[in-house]
Amino acid sequence: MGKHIYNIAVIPGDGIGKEVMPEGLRVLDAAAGRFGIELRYKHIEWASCDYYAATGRMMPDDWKAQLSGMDAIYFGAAGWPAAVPDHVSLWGSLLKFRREFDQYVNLRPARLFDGVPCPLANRKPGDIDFMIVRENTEGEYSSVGGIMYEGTEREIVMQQSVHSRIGSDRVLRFAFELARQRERKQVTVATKSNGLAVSMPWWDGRAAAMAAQYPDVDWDKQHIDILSARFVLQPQRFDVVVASNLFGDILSDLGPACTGTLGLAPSANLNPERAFPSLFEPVHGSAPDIYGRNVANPIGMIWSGAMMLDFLDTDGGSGRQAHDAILAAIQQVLRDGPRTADLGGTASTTDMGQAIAAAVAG
Ligand code: GGG
Repeated sequence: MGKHIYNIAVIPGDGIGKEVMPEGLRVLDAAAGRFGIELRYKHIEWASCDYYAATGRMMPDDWKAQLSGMDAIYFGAAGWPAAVPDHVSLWGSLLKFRREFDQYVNLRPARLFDGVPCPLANRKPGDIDFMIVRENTEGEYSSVGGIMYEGTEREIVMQQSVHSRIGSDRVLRFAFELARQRERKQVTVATKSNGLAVSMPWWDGRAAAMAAQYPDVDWDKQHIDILSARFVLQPQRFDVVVASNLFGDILSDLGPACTGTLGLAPSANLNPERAFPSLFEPVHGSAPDIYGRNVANPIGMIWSGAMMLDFLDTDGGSGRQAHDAILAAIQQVLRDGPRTADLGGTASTTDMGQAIAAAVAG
């Protein structure tokens, strides 16, 4: 088998994205060195609020051309609300990638690691280990809507949710296929069909039709309110959770929060057909409140890099091994190594990245 060579666009973005990215690259390099993978980086400064401050745009007109030939995008964080309104930075960068590169699955694991204090009572490693599959290109994140009579007493604002049959079926199918590969083979579908009485009964119907094609997978649907409560009260119930864009966004902050800190959480914005590059980023945002002190937890960024190597390697060889080695190193450091403030320690972002890279190198 030949050496695997991947072209990666590296986009730190904003805030702590710029601090965790070097640690992500440090660990990727250690894994690449150990498993015979060649990573060719293209460093990009746009898709950031600094670029916006200089140009009035988040990305250049030729952004797609600049990304041609890239196998994946490794992304830090988006947003610097003191300079650019959040909806402008998000729609001008991350959401553009997701929509124009048809990254319709946002895969977000939540796992309780040994050595991480769990905020939930009586939970041990193994009790929380589930995957959130978030629809990533439509749903509540739609650009359909508008404001009428703006600035007057008659002001009206509307924003429509958009759920297509193709968009819903493909993300549901991904969730059921994923569950089929896992030991427990169980899917929970997030809904709110008692309140959102048009879109969500329809979504439930799509889910039931999909489930009928997977008799080997157990499934149920739960309203988003009780589902959120159960994340906290009974997280061991969940295996694969599939949700619309907004529900999935909320659940994928809550899930990792139940495992101790959002700083651990990775995500993969996937175009499963590989027609476009997929994007890998930590779930956390740019965290302006802690930026500049080198105290952010780099594990979300590092784990996202592991997911990237796993996804890129279509023959389940070195990329899968690199992924597993990075996860083992994360577990080792969380048990015995330096820890950042969100985990109750005093280590810096760099300390933690170096420790994980050393553990990967072996
Ligand atoms: N690294 C993730 C990030 O920058 N998130 C900012 C954010 O607000 N994202 C919203 C979303 O994922 O929909």
